[in-house]
Amino acid sequence: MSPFQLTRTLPVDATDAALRADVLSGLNRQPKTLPPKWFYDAHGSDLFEEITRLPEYYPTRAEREILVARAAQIAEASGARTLIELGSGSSEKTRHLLDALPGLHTYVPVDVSESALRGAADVLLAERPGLSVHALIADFTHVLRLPDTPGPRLVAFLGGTIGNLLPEEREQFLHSVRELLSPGDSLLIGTDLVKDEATLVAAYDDAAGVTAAFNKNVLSVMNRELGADFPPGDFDHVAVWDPDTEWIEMRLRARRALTVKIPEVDLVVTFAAGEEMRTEVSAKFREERVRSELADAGLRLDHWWTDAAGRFALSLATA
Ligand code: AVJ
Repeated sequence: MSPFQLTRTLPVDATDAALRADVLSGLNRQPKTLPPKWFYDAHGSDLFEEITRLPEYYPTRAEREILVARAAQIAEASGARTLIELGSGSSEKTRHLLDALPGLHTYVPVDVSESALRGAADVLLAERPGLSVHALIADFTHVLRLPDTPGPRLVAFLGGTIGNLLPEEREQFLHSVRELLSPGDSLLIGTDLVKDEATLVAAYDDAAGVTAAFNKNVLSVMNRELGADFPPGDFDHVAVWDPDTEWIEMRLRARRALTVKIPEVDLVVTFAAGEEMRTEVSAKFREERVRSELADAGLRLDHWWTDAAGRFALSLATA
């Protein structure tokens, strides 16, 4: 059998339909909200890659430090023959895991972007002859059907992306991941940690303005995909730390009163001067919260590893 297979579990127009539904429901409510997944068109994905190299944006480097230090322990504890990576993107960090898992039979990257999946598979297959790659075009927040591959399985959800889910979404997500796991399988999750406000806010409001451009890119996505006429220059990037929910919120604030047409969903929306629309939450965690949310989903936290500076954590859990 070919070492590369690609399975589409999303209809080709699913992304379109989901964007319309999210825009309709999010912009018709007060305060207005949009889910963060719409940042990631080709330009937004490039901007995110740029964010990961910013001096203020520590999470990517902190997580890589833990992966490098702990890859052998992760391999030993999981004994994985199949690695499933949710939201794999470019699979860049995965390499550390793949290198540490000599017994690995199949890598299953899961992403909504077919081009990201094909690009990542090309690179990995060239580097790792003998590895089989079964890519899934899927939205990891929906129920997944996994290919039939040898166990034990290790499901990895890296980058702190679990923090972009709202608490109810997170609970649902962990339950559906739990259902994918058989006895002996494990889950590896990356979470950014609660820390001082100045460090957190700087990570989401960098001096070079890359995060501001990333945030405003969602307006360009709506302009292109839905024929909308958002004027990106009339919005300011806002990043605030909410100490009660322990999350960072990114918002776009209208500089003046605006009326915006979104023809493809038959919507006209008005913004008051200074009105803020929430575009992302990025939750920050403490060990106890990770442990209890995993427990609520029927998962046991077996290992908790942080970088030396204690900024970010990797958790390994089993059913
Ligand atoms: C890495 C996708 C989780 O919340 O830190 C970066 C995305 N948003 N800067 C995060 C993001 C603003 C991000 N994730």
